[in-house]
Amino acid sequence: MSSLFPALTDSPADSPAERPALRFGERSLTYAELAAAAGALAGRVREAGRVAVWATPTLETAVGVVAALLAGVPAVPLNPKSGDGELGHIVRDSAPALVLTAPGTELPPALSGLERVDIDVRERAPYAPAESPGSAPAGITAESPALVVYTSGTTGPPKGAVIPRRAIATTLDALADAWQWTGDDVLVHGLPLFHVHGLILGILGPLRRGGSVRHLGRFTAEGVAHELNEGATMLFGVPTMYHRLAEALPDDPALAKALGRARLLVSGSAALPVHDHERIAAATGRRVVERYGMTETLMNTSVRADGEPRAGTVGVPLPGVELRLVEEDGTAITAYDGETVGEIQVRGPNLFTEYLNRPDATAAAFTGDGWFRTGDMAVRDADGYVRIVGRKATDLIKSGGYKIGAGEIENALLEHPAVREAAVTGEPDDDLGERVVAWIVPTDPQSPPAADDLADHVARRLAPHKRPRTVRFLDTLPRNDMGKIMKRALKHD
Ligand code: MCA
Ligand code: AMP
Repeated sequence: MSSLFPALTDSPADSPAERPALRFGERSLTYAELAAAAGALAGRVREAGRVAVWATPTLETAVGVVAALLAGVPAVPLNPKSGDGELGHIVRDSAPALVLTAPGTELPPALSGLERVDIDVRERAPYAPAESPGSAPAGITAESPALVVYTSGTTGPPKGAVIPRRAIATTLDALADAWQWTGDDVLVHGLPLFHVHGLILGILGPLRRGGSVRHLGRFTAEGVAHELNEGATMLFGVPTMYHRLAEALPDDPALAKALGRARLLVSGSAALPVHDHERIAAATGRRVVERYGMTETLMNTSVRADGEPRAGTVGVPLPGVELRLVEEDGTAITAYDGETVGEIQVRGPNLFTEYLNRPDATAAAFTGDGWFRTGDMAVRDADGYVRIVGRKATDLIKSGGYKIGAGEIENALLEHPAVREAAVTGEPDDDLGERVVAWIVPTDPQSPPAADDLADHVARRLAPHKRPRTVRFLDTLPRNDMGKIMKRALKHD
């Protein structure tokens, strides 16, 4: 296939070799430097079957992933805050040959069986685009896997979504069309680099366009304002980040001015409440644009830069994406009336290939004629704008833009000796969208475990963002005649 990153691999005459590509804090790389560092590393990992990347928010992670893509070797980004239980599962499931990491990082025991390769972002193989590994090695096609990204389901441990090269190219080019995204754009964000949003859109996106990205390391309103004042043109974030900006705006006229300078403010990964949309628009004069995607599908819809930004909608299907709404029985809904609710199903070159080692789950995710069942419920306005109204599975929680499976947390809680029974639900939260709530029947009702103790237990085994933020103790869990926990009865009054 053609190169994923023409600006890195094309002939020097056409390539922006001296232009900035990546900046993380004080450290940055031009296209020529990135080509040299990633090219040298690509040469070293070329023979690996699959590589894990210790995905800290650093220059090293970006170089490591680009190197794997140049070499045609699938990369598995790892959340560096994952606990040993989660990491152990991912490593057993994806069986990487080695782990790419920044020098000096201490890797946890779950990775001790892997060969470690330190990423040297200053490596300077001569810039020789003609010999660059950008023209992917023989045998690599558009269908070849590029990334394996782990994503939670309602039950069981996370599944690895295998994302082919063509899905990345397709989604990034569709977004370029929708957002008039070019090599002149400078993106700022502070998203984690082990998910689609921060990694594919936030790092690979600017590189595919020949533009640049400035990563904040950690999201702060000050960091965003600083970069927008220094020439950044676009901001990507999850709703929690925009909520925090909206909260800060009344006391910070300089932040309002900085956000007003942006060409495009984009939110995704969860719904941005209309109230936050309105507060940001009122203070900055800019409307946040929402796009809707999923790890398995990459991006499906977006409000277009040249379209009407309507709060509460995720816009229209992106070029190449087929989208339909279906009834419970699978019948396609033909109405564009803003009220008939159906499940969103999508088809197109933006889709993943399969869940790694899970043919059962892959088969269940698709209809017989190739539509992917998103599980998201929506209506369509007369002009095609999609409005997401809910989710089919109540056992999936979106907190801070992270998808969290209730079953996974319940299993972790049940491993705690002081827990006899556990149920996990999501409750509305102004900041996080939803918050993880654990309902616990203690082993010894006279001495229930401390809430912090349970939160730490989940954070250590799985990941900190999966920890329960609220713990409620009960004598028994409400169950139906079949013994199944009735989660709808678990409501705080
Ligand atoms: C707190 N911490 C703990 C504990 N309590 N660590 C261990 N054990 C504990 N008990 C630490 C946390 O690790 C964190 O550390 C810090 O304390 C604050 O924790 P927390 O409150 O969880 O973080 P936050 O500041 O509230 O995070 C908000 C956030 C974050 C920044 C918005 O939720 C975030 O980055 N969300 C992005 C999710 C995302 O990218 N989703 C994309 C997937 P430290 O501060 O050091 O971290 S969806 C996707 O890709 C699809 C395709 C799409 O459509 O986009
Ligand atoms: P993930 O599986 O973590 O990639 O998250 C994908 C899910 O995030 C989708 O199925 C939606 O439920 C949700 N999502 C992503 N973008 C949006 C958005 N703009 N509005 C509402 N929900 C969204």
